[in-house]
Amino acid sequence: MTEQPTELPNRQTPFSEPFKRFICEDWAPYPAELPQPLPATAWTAARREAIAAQFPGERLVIPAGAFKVRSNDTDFRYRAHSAFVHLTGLGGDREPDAVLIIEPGGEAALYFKPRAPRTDPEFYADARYGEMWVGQRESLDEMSALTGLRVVPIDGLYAALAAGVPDVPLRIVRDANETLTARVDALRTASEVDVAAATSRDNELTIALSELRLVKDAFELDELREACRMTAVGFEAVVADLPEAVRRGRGERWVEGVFGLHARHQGNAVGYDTIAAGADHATTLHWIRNDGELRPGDLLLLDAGVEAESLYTADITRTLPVSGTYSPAQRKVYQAVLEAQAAGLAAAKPGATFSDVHKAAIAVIARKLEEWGILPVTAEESLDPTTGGQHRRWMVHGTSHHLGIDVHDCAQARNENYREGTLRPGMVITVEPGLYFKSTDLLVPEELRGIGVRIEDDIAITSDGCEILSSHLPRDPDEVEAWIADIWSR
Ligand SMILES: [Mn+2]
Repeated sequence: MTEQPTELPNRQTPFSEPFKRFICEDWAPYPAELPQPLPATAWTAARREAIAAQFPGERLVIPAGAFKVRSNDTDFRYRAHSAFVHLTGLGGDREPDAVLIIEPGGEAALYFKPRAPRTDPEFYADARYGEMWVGQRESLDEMSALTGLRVVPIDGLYAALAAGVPDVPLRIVRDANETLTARVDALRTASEVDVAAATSRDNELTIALSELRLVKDAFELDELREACRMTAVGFEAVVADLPEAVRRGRGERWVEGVFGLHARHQGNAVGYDTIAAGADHATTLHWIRNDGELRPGDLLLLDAGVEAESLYTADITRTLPVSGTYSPAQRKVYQAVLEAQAAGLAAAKPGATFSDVHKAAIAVIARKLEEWGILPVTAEESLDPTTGGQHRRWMVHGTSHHLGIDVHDCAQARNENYREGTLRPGMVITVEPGLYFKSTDLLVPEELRGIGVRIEDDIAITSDGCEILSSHLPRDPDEVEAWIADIWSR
């Protein structure tokens, strides 16, 4: 990484006056043609209208968010707030500090910092925005062509916000840009607006924006299909490299790296930190340290998803035999989880509730645990939500979550629309039961200790059932073994 001259004067060589004149000269003009609209641009106006209709006569402020510091003077790779992405279509690493404002009449404007001309020191001396440092940024017209939005210079943002307070009701997505939220609260305080009450109105906007994404439009479904397809490519590459992962040592890291390579190559990135868990590590639900070995005879639980450039992500888990075949004990657990998933998938249809999917899957899990003599009570007693729950020792997580721009999409939706909500065509959820027998669990027969299995697919609810978006990857254990053998024979 190169040093940043504007922020680190102790390391900066001052620019001479001749240099400042010279650096401005003899650059080719900016392109005369405007860029094509982003793929999402045809869809975002309808989304903005839908949210505006819920808050008529109000000003809605949806910031992209600022850079977040990773350490010292280096930031994390930029990723905008999901509500901003949904309403502007700006994906990839766009667009730090921008703010979308939907005015009381419903018209929207994107507040954006356009590129400065090459005569401006920004060109060579600004590590955050300068063309020499981050590449050529858009002009106002170019950003407008990309997004279909009216685009105005960000310099006017605070004046635009202040102009309406307190007469025009204003709501802001509070967690997107803390600095901006503090400025808005300061404006409110100065105008004697009750900040506590305003905060609770802000939170209603956040909930509404989360619920706006519960049902996906056709563009979003296509992006999620594509994310699943790209994720399958990553899984295939991991399988092809399993022998290498064993040979190299720290096989979990090798797997994470191979998947990450394909995520970056095909899409924007991974949609969440890859879980690459060998053997007993698979019983740690969010195992992302990934510093373990992969050994012949062990299972690899790989929970990973490619995030497309549009930022829609897949979320798929397969539990694979490192040597290519499941042992009888591994297969027994795997088959039980597969049966639980099949029950969950069968329950996933319009009119059912979100929690019906979990109930169907977890009933199979409890019954298997009873069959195997592990459960200290009957399956029926265990499934009683008030007095039971013992089976949860071996599957403590839920079976599903919504999926979209966020891996846990729509997380601010109200309970009645989420867990108790009714499944509708266009909703996209995961179905991911598991069984996790820790090596330290003395209640479990020895042959099952250290085995963790999860099978996770992404589905879209259709008019009469569901479409498995992640069907590229086999789930049946025989098919998984055949698939691995096929990849290794190439
Ligand atoms: Mn998941």
